[in-house]
Amino acid sequence: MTLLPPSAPPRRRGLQRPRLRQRLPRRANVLTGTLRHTRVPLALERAVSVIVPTYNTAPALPAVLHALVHDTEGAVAEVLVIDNASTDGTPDVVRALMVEDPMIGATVRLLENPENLGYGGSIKRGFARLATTAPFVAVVHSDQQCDAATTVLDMAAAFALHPEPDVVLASRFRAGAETGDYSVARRLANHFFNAFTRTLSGLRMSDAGTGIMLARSSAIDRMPFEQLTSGYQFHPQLNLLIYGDPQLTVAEVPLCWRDASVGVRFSLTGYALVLTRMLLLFAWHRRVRRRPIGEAVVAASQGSPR
Ligand SMILES: Nc1nc2c(ncn2[C@@H]2O[C@H](COP(=O)(O)OP(=O)(O)O)[C@@H](O)[C@H]2O)c(=O)[nH]1
Ligand SMILES: [Mg+2]
Repeated sequence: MTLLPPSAPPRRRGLQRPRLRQRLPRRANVLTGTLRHTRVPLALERAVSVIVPTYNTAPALPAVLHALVHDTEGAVAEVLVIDNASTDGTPDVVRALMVEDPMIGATVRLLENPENLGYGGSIKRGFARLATTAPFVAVVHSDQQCDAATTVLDMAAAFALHPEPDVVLASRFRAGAETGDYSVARRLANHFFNAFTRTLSGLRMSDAGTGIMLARSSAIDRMPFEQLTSGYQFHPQLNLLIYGDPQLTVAEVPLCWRDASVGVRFSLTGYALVLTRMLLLFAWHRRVRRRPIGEAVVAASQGSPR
């Protein structure tokens, strides 16, 4: 097992300001370290339920499901594919795989949203199903922007850290991450929003928008996830809640992330505007109205479009 030294924390100009610092929660428990996989900790054996949201990613799905079911060294107990009313036959691909491959048949469950509920809508549906029943819940995407098995194993290995984390987030911007095949425009946008989110929130987070995670379900269960947006801003909001919760220990592992070759790409500019609006709303409630982080996030999500 290789324990990589924690990388330098991201620059936190917002934290230096005394006015903001007074209102920050004490977060000695964030960024406990970085562990890269060599084996699955005992507690996670057959204990991880993976949510895979899908929308028109039929060509990539067989490899993703195969990796999660066969190559995760027994960590994965079940895979919940939540299809968002795909029009490319994604659910049929899942059903065919479940018949062809008995392991996939025994491990995968398919939930079909009757209509497109939005990205966040799918994750909320998955959390609502799993947060009180499964010991650990993971979110992995279906478009192969990361290697599904390696990512789950890296996140699982981080549960061997001391103190043991409640939530592990896979970060594209942590030392050891690889983003060489990820478009420069998206990388720059991510860097901007990471800095913006850190400045507005005062929280240490290296990848404010990551949606790839593995958590104790008790940590998910304490989040007001139902009240977050059903759109793409779901994870930026959830991450604010996670890092802003002084009761949770959070660890980050480096993520290898590339551009997707399948699926529907949303407009970067449109998303940037929606995200900026949400973050400014958050800052208004947090810094001007001095509301606790959780309340500020929920208030920001209620003022945000889907
Ligand atoms: N574009 C899109 N993706 C969705 C939707 N619902 C679920 N997904 C899945 O959510 C994951 C992330 O979406 P994606 O558009 O790739 O966003 P990214 O986080 O920027 O990579 C992919 O696996 C999609 O198949 C949806 O309504 N639209
Ligand atoms: Mg994607």
